[in-house]
This record gives sequence, C-alpha cells and structure tokens, in this order.
Amino acid sequence: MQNNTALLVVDVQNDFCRGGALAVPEGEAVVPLVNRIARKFATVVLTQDWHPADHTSFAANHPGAKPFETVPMPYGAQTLWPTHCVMASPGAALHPALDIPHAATILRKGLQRHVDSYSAFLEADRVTRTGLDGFFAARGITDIYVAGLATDFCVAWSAEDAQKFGFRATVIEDACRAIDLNGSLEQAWQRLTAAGVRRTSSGDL
Ligand code: VGL
Ligand code: ZN
Repeated sequence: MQNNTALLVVDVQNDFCRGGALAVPEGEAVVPLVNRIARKFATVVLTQDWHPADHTSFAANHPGAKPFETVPMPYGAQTLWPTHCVMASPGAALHPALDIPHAATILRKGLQRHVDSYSAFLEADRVTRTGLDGFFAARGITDIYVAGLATDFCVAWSAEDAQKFGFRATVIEDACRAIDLNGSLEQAWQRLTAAGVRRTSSGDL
C-alpha cells in the first residue's frame, strides 16, 4: 500500500469476541485476517471501545431497561447494550491473538459517561471530535481502509465519518463481522453506499 493509505482496525476486543459480554457472531474470525492485512499498511491505527462502568449506553445503568432496547438521549436514540468494554477490564483488552506490532496508535473512544461513540472520529453527540482526523491528515493520509467489529456499528460509523472528514474510506468486508440488530447491517450498507464509502475484500488488497 502507498504511504497515503492507512488501516483502521476497529474494536477487536475480547468483549466483542466469543465468550465476551457483547459477542459479535464470529467476531474472533477477523483476527487472522486483520493480522495479515495489517502487514500491507505502513500506517495502522487500532481502536478500543473504552467505557466507564457508569456509562449511559449500558442497560444496567437504566433501571428497568433491558439490553438492545432504545432510549432517547439528548443527541438522539441510543441503543442500550450489555455492560461491555469497561475501561481497563479484561473484556476491554485487545484480542490476545491480535498481532500488529507496528500499529502507530491506539485510539480509545466512549470515555464520556453521557455520550456513546461508535465512530472513531466523532462521538455520538456528532460534535465532539476524537482528533483522529487530525492524526491522519498530519501524516498525509488520504485513504483509509476499515476492518474489525462491528460492521454495522463502530466500523460503519467510523467509515462514514472518515469519508465526511474528506478521506476516501473503504470497508474490507470479509475482515468485519456484524451484530445485525433489527436490520442494522442492511441499513449500514445503505448509509455507507450513500456516503460514497467503498467496499472491498481482503483478497483484493
Ligand atoms: C460497538 C456497540 C456498542 C462496536 C461498541 O464496536 O461496534 N457496538 N459499543
Ligand atoms: Zn460500546
């Protein structure tokens, strides 16, 4: 890959893999693919979903609510999740088989108690920037490939925002797995296509 191209590896963490608190079906299957793909990229950024225990995206912090219900938040509808990726917990750790020693940085997101952040660029309030756009821009990155978990949430939101910030974004479809909640995967692809995000498979890189 050329020097203007980066790989963003989204949330390949224990809680999103088999046995985890919010296990994505076959989530762990992306690990060998991502390890292999990453070797083609000089610039790799990893993300970690990283929430305080009292985060408002957790159903457990809403009396009477159950996971996968939706509640209104000031910034819009928020899906409630099982408690997951509590900062510094074993579930929040990167999958132990993830092997990307040359990753330049690890971006943590979702740290603010009252604001979720599926996207690695913009929190759910759609105002607070993580700074990742500046990181890539300062390094002359123009093209960002995205892989990881989950296709229809953090991967999709990150790819869409990468495109909004002026990068050419491409989702590596087979190196992602989805939660697929009430048609969310199909909706995500529709949004991504409308935003101009491309899709490819790891064999074509
Ligand atoms: C994610 C739901 C809640 C993800 C993170 O990584 O896609 N999904 N937090
Ligand atoms: Zn989360």
